Amino acid sequence: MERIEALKQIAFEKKGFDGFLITDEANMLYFTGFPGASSLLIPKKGEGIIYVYGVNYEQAKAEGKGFNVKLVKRGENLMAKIAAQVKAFKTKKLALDTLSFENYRNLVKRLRGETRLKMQNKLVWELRRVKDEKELELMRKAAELTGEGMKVAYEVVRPGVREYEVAAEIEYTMRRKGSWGTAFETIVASGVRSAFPHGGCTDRKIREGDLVVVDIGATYQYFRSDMTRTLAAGKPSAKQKKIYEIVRLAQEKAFQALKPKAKARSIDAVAREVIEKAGCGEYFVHGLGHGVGLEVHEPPTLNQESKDRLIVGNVVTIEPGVYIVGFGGIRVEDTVLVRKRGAEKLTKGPYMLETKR
Ligand SMILES: [Mn+2]
Repeated sequence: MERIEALKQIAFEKKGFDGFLITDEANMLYFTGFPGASSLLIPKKGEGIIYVYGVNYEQAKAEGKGFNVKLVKRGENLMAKIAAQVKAFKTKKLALDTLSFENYRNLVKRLRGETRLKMQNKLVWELRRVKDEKELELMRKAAELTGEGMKVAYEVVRPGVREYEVAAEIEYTMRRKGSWGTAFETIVASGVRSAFPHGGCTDRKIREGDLVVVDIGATYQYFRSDMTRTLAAGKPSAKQKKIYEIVRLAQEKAFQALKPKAKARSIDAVAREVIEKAGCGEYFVHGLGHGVGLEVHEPPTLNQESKDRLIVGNVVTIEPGVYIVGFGGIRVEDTVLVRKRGAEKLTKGPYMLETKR
């Protein structure tokens, strides 16, 4: 309810809207705490309405506390139902987070010019991108579970083991310790495949001398985490060690530079400069990081084009990488919280290229 009140404050009091229609899944989860709604209509006065299909009706009534839960029957037109309600509320200016073109046209047609519609997803992001203490508690838990998974990676990565076997052991441990699920598809990319930043996880057998990029995330009460370590199977080579040190230095310097009011673009630049100076600039083929919360990729974005500015309560990843085709890739990533003074790492775990054997 606090989140609804905060939205009402910025959308209705400050921006002059008198209704908000939410249809994005993560946004609905954010405002209702319930993951199966089809739409959420928030009027200026009165209870918010959760629209839900029969399959999720009982769960909505149990979990959507403080909302008016309305059943959408099979074959019923959801936009027609919402339009009728908007008219009943006498809404004049309705904000929307997102809507498919088809649904938008449908809604506009039924409102017959009596209600003005405007896309205002950025207002929702103003709220979601700042994590409060309660949310941080959940994100800390997700990060802790992710760290437990990473410990396992150091125990099981060795020559002869397949990528999916490594992923299975990691995911099993995170689950057993309380993870609600994985934040995204686990990446265990070994050997030449480690040079693909989104290498996924296959049945490739890890070989002596391989680099293995392990990128994992646990979730807790729908909040996510994101962490990467790169491990060497067997004794790391001098070149592997050298590039690892470059990536680690880039990550640490970017972390040290994180603070409120800093431009996201300038944090990316700090890491990029370290990698460029070492002559590896062309191999850092993605942005430095992204926000994390109910989704694994959220605002603010830390890359060369970003216009975001960091503020207290942002949770972002810092994940520089160097990817050399034919040689392999190295990425080191943590999920970190922007605080009043500097930043705090939520994901914890040693920085090592060497595995225990
Ligand atoms: Mn990431």
